[in-house]
Amino acid sequence: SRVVVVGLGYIGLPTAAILASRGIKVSGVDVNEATVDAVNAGRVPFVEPALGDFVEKAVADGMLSASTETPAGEAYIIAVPTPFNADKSANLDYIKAAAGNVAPLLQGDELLILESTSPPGATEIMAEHIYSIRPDLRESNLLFAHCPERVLPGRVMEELVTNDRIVGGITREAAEAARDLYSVFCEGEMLLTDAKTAEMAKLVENSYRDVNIAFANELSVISSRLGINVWELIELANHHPRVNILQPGPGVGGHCIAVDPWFIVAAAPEESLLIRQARETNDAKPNWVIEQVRQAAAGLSRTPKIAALGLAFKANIDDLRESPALSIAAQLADEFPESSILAVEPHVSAMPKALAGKSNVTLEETDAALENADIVVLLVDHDQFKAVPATALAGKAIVDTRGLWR
Ligand code: SAJ
Repeated sequence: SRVVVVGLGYIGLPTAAILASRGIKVSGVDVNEATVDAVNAGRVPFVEPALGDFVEKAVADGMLSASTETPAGEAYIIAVPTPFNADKSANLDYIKAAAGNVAPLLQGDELLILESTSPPGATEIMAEHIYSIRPDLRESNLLFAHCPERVLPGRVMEELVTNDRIVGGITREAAEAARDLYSVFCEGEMLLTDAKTAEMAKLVENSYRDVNIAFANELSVISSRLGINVWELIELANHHPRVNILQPGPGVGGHCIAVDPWFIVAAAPEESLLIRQARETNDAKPNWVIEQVRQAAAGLSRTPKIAALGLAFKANIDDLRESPALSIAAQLADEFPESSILAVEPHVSAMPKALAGKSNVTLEETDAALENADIVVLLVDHDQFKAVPATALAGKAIVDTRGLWR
């Protein structure tokens, strides 16, 4: 049997590679030729532990190949991006484009799985889009399902196998067919439901985390006003058997938690008050960090050199998407035009686009940045920064947004 995976990004490529590793012939499709070329050469165009080995082997074994053209298959997995529009509603253009390419190939008995994180109703919209192109298939036995991924970047190859999996079908038969396909590699529990509930479950998981982090971020601002160490405060509160507060930080980044709650807000704006407020609280955190730096600078007698430690959206990865650390570094460059901004990101070698045009920013090694800085702004809790000795920070003003050096 042949499975076609449309979209070879952070989710599509691992899913394609793991299916291929279990003896299923997989064709990958991507609009980006560089991605297609990389995959066909057995390479992975981004950092994700263990994925490289899977892709290399699958391609060498002839089980995985990639193309910019969509081939016909028995099952299709659509894993393309769902960005949001300016009004924060979900943009389904990529899903519709992918479905539009699949539509002419269909015979009427295929399984179509939407994996992209989507607003409630998206799987039905995708089905409708296909029927509008192929009205002849309306009475056919096409099966539509939504199977959201819940893997954590950095642990994808492991969590794809071990996580429980929600499988939502437009019909029960569709859910069962999707379950059978994912059972090939998923050892977690398969939880069958309808498509809309599955879509919502994915959004709710990430919103739950966003709301909890917003609570922690609000606590950090309150604690700062009251002269309390928020890290100690949360650690103490979390000793309660039914309390589990997450960690405050410079804001929430990544392509999931900072995005998904908006899909719920857009679908039910009048009712999503808390979810919206949490998003706004987390989005406001970078400005609060900038204000901390302003105050630190005001206490110095000369124009400060400012080290910005970390640009990624979280610890020990190279992913800069929606990264509050990166946006803070960029804002610091604008806010302090006279200052040198010594940006450090051990996982990235080229100057990120967001900083490229800024003449007062340089990319530095950790040691050099620490040696020269008057103010050190710790933005990401990379292991490398954890290892910085207290002596390297002596005499400097410190804004530690992650509580790494408390
Ligand atoms: N963060 C905090 N404080 C915390 C935890 C995280 O400020 O206590 C920040 C991080 O620094 C980062 C952001 O939140 O900027 C998101 O990081 P994350 O590790 O919480 O999550 P992601 O975006 O890497 O992955 C999430 C996961 N969802 C949940 O844990 C509910 C993952 O399981 C999902 O598969 C993924 O989103 C996704 O693709 O939706």
